Amino acid sequence: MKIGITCYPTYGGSGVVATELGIELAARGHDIHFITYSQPFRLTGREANIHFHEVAVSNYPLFEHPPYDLALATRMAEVAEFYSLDLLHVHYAIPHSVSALLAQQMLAANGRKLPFITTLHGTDITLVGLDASYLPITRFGIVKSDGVTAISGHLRDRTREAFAVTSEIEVIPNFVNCDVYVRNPDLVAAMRPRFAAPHERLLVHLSNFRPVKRVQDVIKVFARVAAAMPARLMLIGDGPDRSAAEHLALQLKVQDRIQFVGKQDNVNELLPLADLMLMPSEMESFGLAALEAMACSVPSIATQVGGVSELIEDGSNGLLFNVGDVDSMSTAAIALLHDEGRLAAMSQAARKTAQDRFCASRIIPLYEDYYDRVIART
Ligand code: GMT
Repeated sequence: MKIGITCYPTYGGSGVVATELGIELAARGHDIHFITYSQPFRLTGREANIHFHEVAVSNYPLFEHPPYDLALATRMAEVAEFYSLDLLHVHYAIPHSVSALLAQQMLAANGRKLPFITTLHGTDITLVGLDASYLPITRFGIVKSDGVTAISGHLRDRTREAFAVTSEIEVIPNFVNCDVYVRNPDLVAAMRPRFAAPHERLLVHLSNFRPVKRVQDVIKVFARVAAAMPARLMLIGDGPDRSAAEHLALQLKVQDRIQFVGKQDNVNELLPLADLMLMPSEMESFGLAALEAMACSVPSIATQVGGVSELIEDGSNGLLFNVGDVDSMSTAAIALLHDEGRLAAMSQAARKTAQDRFCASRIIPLYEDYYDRVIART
């Protein structure tokens, strides 16, 4: 198939999923065209079967707000026409669905068909979509899509309720390449000393440091763990709450035990170094960061929100708590890190869940099958 993919190409779970999906589809022989304002950050530009089309927005002085949505729609239509795309797949409803709808209508005027699928990731629905001013246009984009997928059953149900959508929403969960995200003992032996000494436990957090991630809770939990045993924390990512996290680390006197490594492309090399992941988010429609860690045999202390319990089974492959319950999260983390046998069992169960249920090899065919069905019925 010839597939156009649009996403937010910078740091964020939806962009990661869209990019990894494009990479996996290209590896299976499909021709993939990314149509975005910059090259998605996990692409090298050298992958076979992958093309990148930049959306340039004209900065004409009259435009106080340059019309990105229109520039995107135009580029989508051009690329679809020139490369004879079979389908557009947009990630994140706003504004991508509406731009795709416009592109579809532009091509229809020339007698060309261009079905489009919208994948909902969470914040497009739970935060942005529920801003009253965006609700009608988000709903319109969803309803007009030829196919809609959601990354968890929770997000599907939430979308139906909040937007009164009655049309079918297919659940296709997040996925991970289990050959790339895997604990390689030689690599761990070589890299771990950079982050922790052999007698120290290493905890990790990976996010875009938005308030919804509750990075301050990560610091609070870690400070209690560090008071109970030799431990270090690796923080991967960057974003608006980084300064607040640094400030809190200073206040709690754990700044010397924390390494802020910033945004990283190859998180698959860093995650396996850790013993435990902390994901105390206010909301997660799925929790891709926890899945990536699980594939690397790193279980999570996480919150029981959104679609997280579709991934983490409390007590088996991770531990779940109420949002903000720093006391319980700290107590549980300390107990788990002291119990070598239980930690090893949980690490194995985490890897097994990723392999059995969320490997790219299992999930990508679900997308291919869905593409076929949408193309056949449009
Ligand atoms: O979590 C974020 O801030 C980024 C956000 C996004 O839309 O890029 O992530 C969402 O999509 C991810 C990939 O599908 C999911 O794994 C995350 O759970 C989801 N985030 C939230 O629902 C808060």
